Amino acid sequence: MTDIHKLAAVLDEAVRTGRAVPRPEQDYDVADAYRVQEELIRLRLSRGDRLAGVKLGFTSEGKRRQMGVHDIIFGRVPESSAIGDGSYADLSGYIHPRVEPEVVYLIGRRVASPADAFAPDAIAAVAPGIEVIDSRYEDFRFSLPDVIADNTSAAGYAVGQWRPYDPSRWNLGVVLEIDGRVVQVGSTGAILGDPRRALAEAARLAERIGTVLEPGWILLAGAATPAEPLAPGARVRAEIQHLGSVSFTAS
Ligand code: OOG
Repeated sequence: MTDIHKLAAVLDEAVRTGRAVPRPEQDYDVADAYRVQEELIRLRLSRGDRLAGVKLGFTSEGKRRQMGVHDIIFGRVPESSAIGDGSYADLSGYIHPRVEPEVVYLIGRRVASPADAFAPDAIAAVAPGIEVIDSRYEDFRFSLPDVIADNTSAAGYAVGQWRPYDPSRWNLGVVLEIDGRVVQVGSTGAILGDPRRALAEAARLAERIGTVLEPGWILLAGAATPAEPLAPGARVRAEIQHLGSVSFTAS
């Protein structure tokens, strides 16, 4: 791809205006796609935003099948996209938002390589989460480089109460409800076959693009189930067995 800055500017404008853009006409590879993502985040941070952490995408078969994409992807989570547990989420800036239930880890130490991810203090705490994804591309359709460039569709996140991390509890039931109706069920074991692998995977992808995971950051480990459309007025709740629940109402 010739113009990383141009594509980043187009995606940045789509985020700021809430208007979808066509997929780029030119093909480009995954390495260039991460350069676009880097520039997109740089633009956002230059406006005073900060990073709350990082995320993985397509870590479960359900999500890969839903989107027709077959590689794990890495994105950044801006602080300004936080949605308070039990609060209202303003949908006016979104294009075609969807929600998915997530396991969220609190990173406890500097993680510079996959080996660091297995240190006893690497994960400080765990919580149930809901991620809002909102592709900036028309019709929510994209190739693997497209979705990486678009910061993996990251658009919002809510985190429930933090609990001590217990590595023996890796295969837990997950329920996503909208307006009190169960719309997705799954298991945290669907995340990479075992969500304990998520931090190592995030570290591997971060290392490849020259980034280090910082203590105090969160990691959204990737949806355990396919995503559901998010409509105004919807009450969304995710519950993970033994970890509790997190919710918000779309306004
Ligand atoms: C990409 C983001 C996928 C996940 O948890 O799998 C993702 C998308 O589906 O638009 O965040």
